[in-house]
Amino acid sequence: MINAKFTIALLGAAALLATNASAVVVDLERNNEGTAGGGPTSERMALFQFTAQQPTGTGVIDPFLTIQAEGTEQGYNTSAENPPFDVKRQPNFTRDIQFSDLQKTTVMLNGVSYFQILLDVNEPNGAKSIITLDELQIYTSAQGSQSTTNVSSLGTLRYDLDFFGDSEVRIDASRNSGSGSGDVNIFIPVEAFAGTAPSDYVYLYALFSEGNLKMNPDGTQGGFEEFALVQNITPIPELSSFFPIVGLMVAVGATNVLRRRKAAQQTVAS
Ligand SMILES: [Ca+2]
Ligand SMILES: [Ca+2]
Ligand SMILES: [Ca+2]
Repeated sequence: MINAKFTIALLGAAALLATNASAVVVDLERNNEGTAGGGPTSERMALFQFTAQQPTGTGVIDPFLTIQAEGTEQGYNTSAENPPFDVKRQPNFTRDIQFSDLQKTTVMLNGVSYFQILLDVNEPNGAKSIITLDELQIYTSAQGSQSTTNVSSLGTLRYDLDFFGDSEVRIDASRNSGSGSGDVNIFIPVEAFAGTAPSDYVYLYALFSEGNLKMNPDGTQGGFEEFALVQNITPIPELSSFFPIVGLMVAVGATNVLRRRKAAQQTVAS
């Protein structure tokens, strides 16, 4: 009974995946928000929202990944001694984070729980102010401080901007004034992290302006791009205290089904 229901749920999710499959351009130069990407655990897309957020705004801004290079740039957060790619400002602003850190950023939007990450880009003003986020992937792993250049081996994939097709987020840095202000609030669905332990490490990999000459002729320039956790001041229930309740409900449900099945068998037998 449970297996059949589970299979139907999986087929439903697969159908949803198929209908959603497409490349998306989230244009934050002209619009204020858009959704894109997904992952193997949850078909729900992430929300990308333009923000003029200042460090003195609501919530505590906690930077964990800094990336900077000319033309194109990429990297993921790690406390490894020799990190690969174009990460900068170790060890304070490029470093390991754990799932318990991410959990502190939980916010509720339209009845759905998300983790909130702030992306602050820094590009020259004028005609060169465009930068594109071409790939964003989030992995979880029991192993910290990794230094592999094989990004897909970092751990369990939780979110992928290109999951439904080659997508990108187009950002105009000149909508805000340089480093330390703005630019994009990224909301990643909490449900994509089912089964993650609070002590697990979270790796965020980002790739900016890769071979995207039509959308972004001048590539990456200027100062660094920075990702930060946005720790929300309003207290929220811990996810770790939520999961056991779900587990308990499943267990109780399964017991009830077994009980009913046994009762039915006994009725037939008698
Ligand atoms: Ca892409
Ligand atoms: Ca900025
Ligand atoms: Ca830059």
